[in-house]
Amino acid sequence: MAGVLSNLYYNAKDVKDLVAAYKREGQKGFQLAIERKSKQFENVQIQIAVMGESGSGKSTLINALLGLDENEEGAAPTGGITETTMEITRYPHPTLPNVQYYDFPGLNTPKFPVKKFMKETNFSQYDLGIIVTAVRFTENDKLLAEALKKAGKPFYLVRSKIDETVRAESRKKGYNQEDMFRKVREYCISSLRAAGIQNTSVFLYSAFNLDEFDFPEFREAVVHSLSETQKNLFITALPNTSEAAIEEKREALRPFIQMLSAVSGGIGAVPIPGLSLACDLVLIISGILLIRKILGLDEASLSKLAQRVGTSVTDLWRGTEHNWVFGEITREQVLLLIQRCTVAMALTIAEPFLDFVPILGSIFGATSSFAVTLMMLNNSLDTMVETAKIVLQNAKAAASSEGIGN
Ligand SMILES: Nc1nc2c(ncn2[C@@H]2O[C@H](COP(=O)(O)OP(=O)(O)O)[C@@H](O)[C@H]2O)c(=O)[nH]1
Ligand SMILES: [Mg+2]
Repeated sequence: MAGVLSNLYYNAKDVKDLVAAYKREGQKGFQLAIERKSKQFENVQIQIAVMGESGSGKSTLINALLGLDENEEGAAPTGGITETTMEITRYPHPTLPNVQYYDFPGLNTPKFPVKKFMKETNFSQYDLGIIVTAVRFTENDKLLAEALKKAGKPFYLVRSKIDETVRAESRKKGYNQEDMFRKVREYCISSLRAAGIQNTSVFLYSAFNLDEFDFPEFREAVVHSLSETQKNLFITALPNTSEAAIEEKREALRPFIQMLSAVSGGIGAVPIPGLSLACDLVLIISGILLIRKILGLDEASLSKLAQRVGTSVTDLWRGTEHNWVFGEITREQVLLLIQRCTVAMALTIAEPFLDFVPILGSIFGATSSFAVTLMMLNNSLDTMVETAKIVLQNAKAAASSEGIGN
């Protein structure tokens, strides 16, 4: 499924190009343009190097960015694991594997062959570097920053464990949080300057609370440093930490929907009876299932979230209007929803679906494949975004009543 998004990631300009190809060369041109674009988008990748001393919080940050708990499959091992190898470990995003984080070894490990490592590492393969510091900017961090700079790559300094600093400092008399943040930032910036590195942004964060402190600004900075196609992919691959993050996903997913609709319109142009409808169904179902997963509304994501915040899935789902998205789906509900062009159909994967083909056929027949696919996916996206926001609120409420950091 992930392949659908990563292989065929279009933005508004691409859709315009496709329309232009259609106007210029007719249906054949449109088909060819879609094929060309599909090939081009297979190569959209984001490779982020996460560096810093052992124990600074690199692996924890990677897991937080991937939305994985440390014990889950595909997560980076954290805490107390002595880094003894020179290896850089790759962690692909579980749903969007073209987004990849690289966990660098801590160069502070005794006897680590720093020189050899620096010589053998190809820094130009990464789109950007994140240097994680928990205390001070070290000589090794400086080497990494210089190597990235030399390779022409942007990098950011992130100060981890700010939650711990807040906890410790807030016990002191006359504590002022803003003053403390300013001091920590100034300290990081002056350490960078002392190492001869100017104009590098510093962000304070807690890996256990990504919607607080400077993390939202950090995210913006990363987005700005990526190419147009990478931006949408990066936003889509971030966890649902705030309503703003969910809203951003809505916009980042629009081009994906336009692309699927354009493909559906393209298939509609092939004169084989039944092909268009079958392909449209596949596109719509796969699109909806992927969007649902990206918004954390699939069963596995909901169960995981419920467990993390110490509540039940039913509780997370409270107040959402669309019980059918998660619950059992009856034939009558599906028929009703399909007629309203909403998402329920996506949840009846494959076979049960075929029953509804005649009804869908009449809807699809009534207007173009492009328009129907676009409308269904857009409606589904809007419904799911609103649902995801309610789920997030419920999760936050559950976490605070349990005293769990979210
Ligand atoms: N409180 C807090 N602890 C953190 C944070 N980031 C990492 N840690 C803890 O710091 C320790 C080392 O983290 P890890 O990710 O394994 O560091 P690495 O060696 O750089 O990969 C672990 O016990 C983490 O739980 C953070 O932002 N806040
Ligand atoms: Mg680690």
